[in-house]
Amino acid sequence: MTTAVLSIGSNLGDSFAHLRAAVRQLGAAVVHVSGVYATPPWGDSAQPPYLNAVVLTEDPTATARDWLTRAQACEAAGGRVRDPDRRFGPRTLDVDVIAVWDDGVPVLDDDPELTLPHPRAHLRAFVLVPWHAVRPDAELPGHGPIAALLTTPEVAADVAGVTPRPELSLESME
Ligand code: PH2
Ligand code: MG
Ligand code: MG
Repeated sequence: MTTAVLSIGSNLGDSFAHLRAAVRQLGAAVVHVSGVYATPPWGDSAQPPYLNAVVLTEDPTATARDWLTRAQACEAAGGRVRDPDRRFGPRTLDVDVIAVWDDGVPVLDDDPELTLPHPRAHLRAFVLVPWHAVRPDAELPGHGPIAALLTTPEVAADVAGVTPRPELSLESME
């Protein structure tokens, strides 16, 4: 049994529809979906704000690598086009594998194709705020409790910009 934390984000087209489609495509693996948040663009400021949420998933047979395959299948279905010159540029749908546990044991991997946990998750308020809202006791492997990560200076400065959009609920899709 593996469990995973996935971050979903969109800032092109009908972003809420893209997030809904991703949750629908993840299907029976979905255990819990966070609220949806409007978030300022991180890493490349010349683009519209994002909608972000976090999806908690589990599957009796999936490997860590299978979660990447599923994430990329969702992105492809969302019409994701990669711009090689703009690493953090706008996108219809981004599904990132943040962390994976195999029978409760964190999966650690420095493979550049799927680094686990995600190498920048501990710095991203748009991942940590939604995750913390649904799992306040969670830990990011290698970095400790996410509640503590939210108070580091790099993250704390961004927390106020992560704005709940309660009218855009994905929770009925669990
Ligand atoms: N994803 C990026 C780059 N910047 N900013 C926000 N707010 N949310 C994202 O999901 C995001 C981003 C590339 O993965
Ligand atoms: Mg991303
Ligand atoms: Mg990505």
